[in-house]
Amino acid sequence: MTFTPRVFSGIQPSGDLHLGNYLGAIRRFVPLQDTHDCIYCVVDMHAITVWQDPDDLRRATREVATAYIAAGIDPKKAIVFNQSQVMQHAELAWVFNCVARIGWMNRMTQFKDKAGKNSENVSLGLLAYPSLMAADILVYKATHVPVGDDQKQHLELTRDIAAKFNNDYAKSIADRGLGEDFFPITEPLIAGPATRIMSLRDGTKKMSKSDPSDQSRISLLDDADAIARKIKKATTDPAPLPETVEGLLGRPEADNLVGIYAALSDTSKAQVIAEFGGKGWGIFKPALAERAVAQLGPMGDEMRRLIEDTTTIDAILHDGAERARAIAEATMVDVRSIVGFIR
Ligand code: AQP
Repeated sequence: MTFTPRVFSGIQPSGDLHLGNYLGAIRRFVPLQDTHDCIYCVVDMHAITVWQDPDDLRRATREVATAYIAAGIDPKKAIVFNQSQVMQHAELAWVFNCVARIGWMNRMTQFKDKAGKNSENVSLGLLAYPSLMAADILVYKATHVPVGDDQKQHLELTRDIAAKFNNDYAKSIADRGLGEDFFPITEPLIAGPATRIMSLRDGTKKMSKSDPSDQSRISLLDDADAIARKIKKATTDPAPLPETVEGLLGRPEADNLVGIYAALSDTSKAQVIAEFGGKGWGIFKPALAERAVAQLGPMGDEMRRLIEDTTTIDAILHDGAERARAIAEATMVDVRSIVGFIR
């Protein structure tokens, strides 16, 4: 069975979008819209797997949409919408909850990280998160997903769910003339070296929307002063930058800042070390701040402008949802029939 090449990805509106979300995800989405059929979602149903204040959720949902657009995603070309407007995601997730095994979910490292020692007391949604993610992808029969390092395990699970569904319902799929495999086995799309941006306070923790410290991340809505201030205050060890890239080993904060500079400049860490090796932080940090402001400044300005215009943003999300729903419903018509639901 051949599937139309299609890209799906999503970001949770679960806090302030940050440099990691931009370099690891949003920036990679933009060129794909010229080569693929792309669907970019604001996954608000994923966000409520942990408590979200309703007004904050609305604000953050619009913020992710503005980031997509300010970064260069054209909502006429790619489909941009929020997940909860397309109920077929939840419907397929339920079917997948019945296909996936509890043991598969228990093995997810993100669940273990987020639940910590409190796993009896977190929401059931947090455990079932990867099943909803599989539904997000497969309701569009997406063939490719641009993923960061941290999402690889969830994508593996999507592939396992697709394969198990195809296998469990093989006869029903064949009886309906729907080919051999109903769902594609989605491939990760790795564009360039994996970028993992770490916290500015602790180089061993990833930069995250839900980190309680605002100083740990550069938010996409930070202005030039805030960006420069956060970089100036970023934790570092006292030694100057190493003379070789190997010298970054065992120096997580230095490694992170050099990595950020490299990602912002579309170059390698080795190249950055060739330029700054042996120099002190008093030279490197202002140069990094200048890069960050040059890249993020115009995008932040555009986000701040767009976010005021909720009517336009909501109309874009509504239009995207209609286009998404048409694809998702076609899949669900077949899924209901395959599974044995009468309509
Ligand atoms: N620090 C990071 N470095 C590189 N990429 C990152 N991504 C997230 N953090 C970094 C990528 O951004 C996309 C959005 O992911 P998400 O919204 O599903 O949530 P997440 O991965 O859990 O991101 P956060 O910011 O850490 O959110 P919270 O704190 O709510 O959990 C993904 O493609 C991810 O790889």
